[in-house]
Amino acid sequence: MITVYSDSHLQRQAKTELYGGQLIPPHECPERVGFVLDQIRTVALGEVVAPVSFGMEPIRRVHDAQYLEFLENAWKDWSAAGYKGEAIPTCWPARRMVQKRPLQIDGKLGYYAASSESSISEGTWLAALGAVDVALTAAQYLTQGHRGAFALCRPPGHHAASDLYCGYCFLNNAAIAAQWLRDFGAERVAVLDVDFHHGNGTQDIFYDRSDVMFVSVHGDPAQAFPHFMGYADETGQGAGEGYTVNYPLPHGADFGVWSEALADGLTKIAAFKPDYLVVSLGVDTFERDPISFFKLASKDFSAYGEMIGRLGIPTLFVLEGGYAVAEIGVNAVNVLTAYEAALPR
Ligand code: Q9C
Ligand code: ZN
Repeated sequence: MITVYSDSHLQRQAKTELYGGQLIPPHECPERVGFVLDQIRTVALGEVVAPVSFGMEPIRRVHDAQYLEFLENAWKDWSAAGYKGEAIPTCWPARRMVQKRPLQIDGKLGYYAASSESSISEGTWLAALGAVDVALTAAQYLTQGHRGAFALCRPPGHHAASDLYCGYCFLNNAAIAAQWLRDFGAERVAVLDVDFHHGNGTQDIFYDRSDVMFVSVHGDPAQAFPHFMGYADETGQGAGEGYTVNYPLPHGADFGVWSEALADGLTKIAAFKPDYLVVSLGVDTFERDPISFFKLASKDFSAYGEMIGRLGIPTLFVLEGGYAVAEIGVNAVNVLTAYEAALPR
């Protein structure tokens, strides 16, 4: 399988994550992708190629124009305010407050953030743009006849909505790629989100649409981030009714429970007959992930890669979460190798 990768992610090098009342080195760190690159070479997964630039248009198809302007300027505006640390929101337009976009940077941060762990640092915007090009370049390989492609990108994207950032995500790489595949001519695209966390951003972007199906297996929001989305009764709205499918699972879910939910989701995806599948590939379902509570072992990643491969749908894998840093490579690449081996001939 071909992998698309760029060093541009190194520009996302925040010093702080607000965690447990402390500012700690971020879980979502640059070292993550190095372990994946190493494992790609160890198992000789295939070529690793650089992305090409797709410009802003595919991003504007998914994200709000004023949100993009905010993100592009956030670090500059924050620095100009004279603050010493990284940009973190401290206030929100909560229930019964006015949902107007403020002019000042502290107000804008609260307006556009859905959570506060993801410090905006110098270079965050450029790294996020680079990650989109990685995802789009990999998507383009599918349109050229490749049956699988891997976007080795960071920062991740699935928590970012049209006009919201949170959960280490700023631009929704997977959603932008799914929309690009639609615009390129695909009639139907399915997004399968196997990250431990619910892909609230992706769900929100496609919630009222029947042309992009969203299926997610994740920690129950009653117990896990993003806390306010991802319940089973969220099934889509309007034309999109029935095209969002959520499988919230409890604390300690092992591969038996998890794979049963996945199998059900895969049946729904197969019935949808998508031209392409986009997998939001978070490997934070791993048993030793430091911020998650599922119990998948490394071999389980191979088992579910095979399940996805048996569908025989051209699939774009987009890296999302995974914070047991040293094991990310083995777990992610296990999915990819098993996927390829299981593809129907
Ligand atoms: N106590 C992704 O995996 N904070 N984002 C969790 C746990 C946010 C995860 C706090 C986790 C975001 C892409
Ligand atoms: Zn996650």
